[in-house]
Amino acid sequence: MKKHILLSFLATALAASAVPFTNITGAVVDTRDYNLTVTADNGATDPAAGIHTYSWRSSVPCAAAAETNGWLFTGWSGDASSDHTQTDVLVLMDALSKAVLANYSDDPDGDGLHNTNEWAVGANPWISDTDGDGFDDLLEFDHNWNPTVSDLWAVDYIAANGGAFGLYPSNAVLDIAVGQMLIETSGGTATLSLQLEESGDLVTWSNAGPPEVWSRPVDGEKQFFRVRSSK
Ligand SMILES: [Ca+2]
Ligand SMILES: [Ca+2]
Ligand SMILES: [Ca+2]
Repeated sequence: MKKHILLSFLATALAASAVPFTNITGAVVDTRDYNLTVTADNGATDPAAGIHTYSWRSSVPCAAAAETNGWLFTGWSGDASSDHTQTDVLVLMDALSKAVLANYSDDPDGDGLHNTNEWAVGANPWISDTDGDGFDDLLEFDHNWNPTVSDLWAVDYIAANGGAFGLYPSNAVLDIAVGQMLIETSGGTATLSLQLEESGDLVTWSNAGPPEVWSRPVDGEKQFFRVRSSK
């Protein structure tokens, strides 16, 4: 138990608070315990996890190891705070009881790939998609890809060869709709044919005059048409 000497001008006020102070020839000694509880479930700290006693208003330096057995320090919480870039903090013992928690994570980027596996393949444990190609590190790891080298070339290849992968450009989709929409694309021209029908019983239908036909040129690889009622 450490003791702290207060300035004599505080003696009157502190004596009135009925706490265990001892008056020694004009000075006041604070005999209380000021406990700091340190918690660190997955990493090393100094002072170590546990309860430690300090003197009144002392500043206690707390240090956390940046990495312990695959767990990365992500920051302090409780009566101290910091992010993972700062591993040391000072805790001012101005209350009888204080508590600090050193937080660690085995997957700080939340991509599902634990730090040890991130390091094993050279990925960044703080970034979910190390090479920025849109495939996160876990997916690349699970498929034995390299999470540090972009695979965007594969995306570009599939986009350029969609037919080989069962994908179709929008003009091909337009062709598929011919049977239902009466839209044809041929020789760079899209033709829409609308037939007005009439019925007296909603069962039997017959043509109400000739169809209306519109034709428009199709420019480029991608072009969209739609039909809406004018009233
Ligand atoms: Ca991770
Ligand atoms: Ca990562
Ligand atoms: Ca990636």
